[in-house]
Amino acid sequence: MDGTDKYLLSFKDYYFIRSLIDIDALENLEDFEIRDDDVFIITFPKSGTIWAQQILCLIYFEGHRNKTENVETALRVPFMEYNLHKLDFSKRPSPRILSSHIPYYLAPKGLKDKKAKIVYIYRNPKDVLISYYHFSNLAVAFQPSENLEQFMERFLDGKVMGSHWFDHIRGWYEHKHDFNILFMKYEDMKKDLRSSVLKLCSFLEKELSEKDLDAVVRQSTFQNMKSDPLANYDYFLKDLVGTRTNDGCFLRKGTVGDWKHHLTVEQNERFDRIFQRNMKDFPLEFTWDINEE
Ligand code: PPS
Repeated sequence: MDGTDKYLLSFKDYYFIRSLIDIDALENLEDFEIRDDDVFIITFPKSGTIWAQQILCLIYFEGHRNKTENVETALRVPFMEYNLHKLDFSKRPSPRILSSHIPYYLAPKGLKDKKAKIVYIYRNPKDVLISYYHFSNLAVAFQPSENLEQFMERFLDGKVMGSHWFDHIRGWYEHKHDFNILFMKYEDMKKDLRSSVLKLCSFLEKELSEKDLDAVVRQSTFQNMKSDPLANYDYFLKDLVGTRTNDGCFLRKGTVGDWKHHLTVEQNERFDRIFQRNMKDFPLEFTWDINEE
């Protein structure tokens, strides 16, 4: 026993954060009513969720883009399974944009009609690991680790919210024909944000003027999000989730290849071996490093 049960709740072989989840919501997930114009952002944790949330808010809500409305991203693009604001989803105006970390097999039945859209963001799992390690030590609802080695063990064992990274991405990818889903790579968004926003607009069937497109790109850069209280989740993290220290945030580094500063040669080799074993023949490619600074 390593105290995992205190933090995680297993439901149908998938781990949720015990203190934040509502078991009734989980029981009813399958029947969660889906509208044709719903849009879901689905991710394994720490893969670019809040980034995608910000981009979609900017694409969909003019008042968000023009800064004429003062609504946090967390309220505009709420999590389906972690309904921390106790929203009545059935009363929300269309189009609804929802976020989720669920695996493919817990998806509401209505998503299989293939009308509602899903944007699945994925990121190289070594950067996910590092981001997750820092976040788990920061947020009180998550299990802290004494060191990276201990966290890596939990991550590779799937003893984290989201369970196994390998299963999450594989599951969604291998069942992609059951859904109306677009796969977007974090590192591509990092490399060329404008093209990524255009790709998203095309999938979402949203046409933006050049001026609006510029605004979306500008307001979704790491630096601009970090200094924007509506986008940086500071309130959400400190007041709703709770933090162990005062100096951490959701927008930590936002880079590609940070794992190189943290993993030892041995840890990296072990990770590679496990990655090869689990992701052999998997068609999506991952970007482990780009020279960006
Ligand atoms: S969560 O808890 O699952 O919702 O976290 P998630 O939002 O998926 O992941 C957080 C990481 O995404 C980075 N991020 C960004 N990177 C680049 N550009 C932008 N605009 C951006 N917004 C969020 C964030 O910094 C976290 O990664 P790390 O590596 O920890 O910095």
